[in-house]
Amino acid sequence: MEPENTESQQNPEEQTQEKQENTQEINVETPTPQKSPVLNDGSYKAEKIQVLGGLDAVRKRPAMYIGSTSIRGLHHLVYEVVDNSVDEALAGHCTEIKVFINEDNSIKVIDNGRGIPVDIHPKFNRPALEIVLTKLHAGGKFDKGSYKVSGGLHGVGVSCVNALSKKLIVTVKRDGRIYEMEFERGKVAKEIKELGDSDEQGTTVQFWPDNEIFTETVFNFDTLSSRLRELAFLNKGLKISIKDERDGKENVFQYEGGILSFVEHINKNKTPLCEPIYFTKEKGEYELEISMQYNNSYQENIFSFANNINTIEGGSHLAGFKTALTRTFNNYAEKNKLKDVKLNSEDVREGLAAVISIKLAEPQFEGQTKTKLGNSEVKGIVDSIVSSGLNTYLEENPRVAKQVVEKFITAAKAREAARKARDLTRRKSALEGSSLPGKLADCQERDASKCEVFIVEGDSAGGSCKQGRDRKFQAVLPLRGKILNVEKSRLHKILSSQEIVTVITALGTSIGEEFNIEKLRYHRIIIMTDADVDGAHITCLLLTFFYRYMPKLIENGHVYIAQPPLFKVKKGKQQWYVYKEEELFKKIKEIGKENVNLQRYKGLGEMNPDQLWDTTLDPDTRILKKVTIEDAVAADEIFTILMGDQVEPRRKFIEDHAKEVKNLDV
Ligand code: 0RA
Repeated sequence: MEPENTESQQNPEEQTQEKQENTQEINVETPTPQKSPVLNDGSYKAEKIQVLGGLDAVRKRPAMYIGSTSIRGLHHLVYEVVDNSVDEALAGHCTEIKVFINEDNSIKVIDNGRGIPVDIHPKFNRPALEIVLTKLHAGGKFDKGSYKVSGGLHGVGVSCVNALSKKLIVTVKRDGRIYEMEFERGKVAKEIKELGDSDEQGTTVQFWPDNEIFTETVFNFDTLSSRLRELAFLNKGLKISIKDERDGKENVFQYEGGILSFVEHINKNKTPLCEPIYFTKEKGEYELEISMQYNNSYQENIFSFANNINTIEGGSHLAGFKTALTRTFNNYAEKNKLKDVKLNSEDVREGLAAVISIKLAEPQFEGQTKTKLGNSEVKGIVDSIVSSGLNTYLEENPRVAKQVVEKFITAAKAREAARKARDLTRRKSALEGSSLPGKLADCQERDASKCEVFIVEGDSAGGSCKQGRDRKFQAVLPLRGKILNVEKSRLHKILSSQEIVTVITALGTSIGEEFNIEKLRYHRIIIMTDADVDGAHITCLLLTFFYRYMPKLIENGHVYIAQPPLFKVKKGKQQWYVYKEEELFKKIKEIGKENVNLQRYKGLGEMNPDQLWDTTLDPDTRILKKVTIEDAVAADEIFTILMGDQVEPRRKFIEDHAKEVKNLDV
């Protein structure tokens, strides 16, 4: 990946943590043509729908179509249906989408679009509705000038959802009538029937994901909610709601400001330096929108989208934006004699929140995860719109211009200081004769993919860990106390913190402009702290550091959190370790409470090296949580709230989550 895309564009929700290893990993047939009861009313030519193939392939290799069969793929089903409704909105025919998570874990998506056509497809002699639901890529629904493939990451269509659902019911209101059809695992279960009259129009899809396909079938409200919010931001005015019938939670998203509201949302808990700026341009073959706003933090947060797809890997739209920014600010600063240093691309993005959204007729998606926009003509388009728009803005707002340029100059100087600090550390370690920190107990193995490092809280736990580990492939780095809160400092200050320099040196990747993941010395970086408030704080500080300065480590799945046991339960000669509060109760019920000896571990230091190996270090028996970032907006929000400079959002966050914290800290 290009370095320019690394800092701001994270993998798509919260800082969620997936379990790994020995835990639950979080890690065509054509139907025989029959005569249909529905008459062709001529309002829609079903023959426009192009058919590519049946659904058996989807059931055989689901991951190829929806990415995975884990919880992620499960949520993809919802996005796939919603994206079809959003396409109707993009074509100007739909204003509202409602999503329900039902008590039986089925999903219902209701839109007020045109409704899927029901007339007879001439080639198949079947209702178009059936073809759309049972054939792959039954396209052809798009008018000229509308943008297709708003479709989820894979853009595979609602037929894939049908293939991967044990049951699906689709209801269409169209031309004054209501129609319904039912499917099971992609096959027709109930023929199309008319239910009566209606003067409304739209499509309702309700589906029950197939538990033969998915490892998990329970939907997460927050995950779905944040993607729906994103879609509402990206499609100005469109009303999208979600209701969880399991507990009554509900959200309604509708933003007349579109991505300008998105930028306000990103900066919600930050201190902005100006009003959000907004540029837009619409031409036949594309529609471009950009919004940006600087805040007083040191982080950049740029999100780019093409046809509503989060282009995590960036691409030509992002490149055009960055080029324009650097040139425009340098020109402005020069003209107004504001600067004594040259501002580089990173300097002018310090404290920037921005959203770039382009909708175009034929997007080309490239890159490892097909989330990089390839259309080369887009770069120049974005560059020229941002250049002229920003120029005008700066001329009209000299006070803001001066303030942000001064910030950039400070950033440029700090960058220079950071470079010197880095050189100094390098020379210092060279002088010491070894480039590795003295506190690191390294492992013997040299192949990084086999190596892991435990970053451990405190010297005493570090000592047990050093004795208990398998020194062949496990290294230990004890940290003394808390590391610096990186959320509140620039890089050069961060590099003056000894604990942080130790971590960087041990990992081998360097940092900032020189960060190089190829040099990572351990493919598993395991944070191991006591299960108390201090431990949680240290974990949080380390995660903030990795997230802000080495996001690739998290994106590539190198960061883990160790799960030491909370209790040891002994009865007679047998003993068990318990890792969760809830499990303790279950265990005791299972073995009976007579003659049970219960030990609560307050810290890692209470375990001897053997116990530590058995419970927390041994890859065959331990539990690790893998740190992933599914939603960069939510992750940024959490780190800003927890570690940033505003007190009020943090107070509110802690108050809102007080119940959970209480449970954690019994
Ligand atoms: C095929 C053709 C047309 C619309 C749709 C499919 C359609 C699919 C879904 C899925 C969820 N909601 C949907 N809404 C519409 C075009 C219809 C026309 O030209 O009238």
